Amino acid sequence: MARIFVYGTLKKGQPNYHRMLDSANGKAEFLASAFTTEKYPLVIAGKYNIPFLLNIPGQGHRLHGEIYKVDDKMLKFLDDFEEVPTLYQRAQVSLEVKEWVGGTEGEERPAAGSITEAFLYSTTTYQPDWPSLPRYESYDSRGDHGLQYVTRSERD
Ligand code: PCA
Repeated sequence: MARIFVYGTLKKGQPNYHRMLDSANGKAEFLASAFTTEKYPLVIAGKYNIPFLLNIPGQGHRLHGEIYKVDDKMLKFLDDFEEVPTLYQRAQVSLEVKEWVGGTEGEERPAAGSITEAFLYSTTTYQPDWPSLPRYESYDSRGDHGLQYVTRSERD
């Protein structure tokens, strides 16, 4: 089992969320909403409008996302789906809990404000102009930016 923090298309309501729910990919259980303790630039880049968290701590915003507990099968699926290590690299990140709701009966629920850790998909390999793109605090594929995510099945 591992914990993963999703901030982009894998969040609830976003275009790849269904992949977290597909039991053919493995298991994922929602644990908490959280935000990064550090600031990072979250940009939307490339011809498919993909959200990227650039691994440049201290710039941008503290980012909102969701923590899931995933089994090894789901972790492997997500690593393949996110094209680790070429498109994204999976890294450990420090998070502040906003609201912890999941976990099995009797398991401790960390209080709002407590600090925890999880993996996330961020990138250290990006185009030179990406750090100067607009930065978002919370990703929404259908936001005012108009840069709607192009799903895999829509790509040519
Ligand atoms: N998928 C991963 C990284 C960015 C993306 O779109 C996520 O939702 O966290």
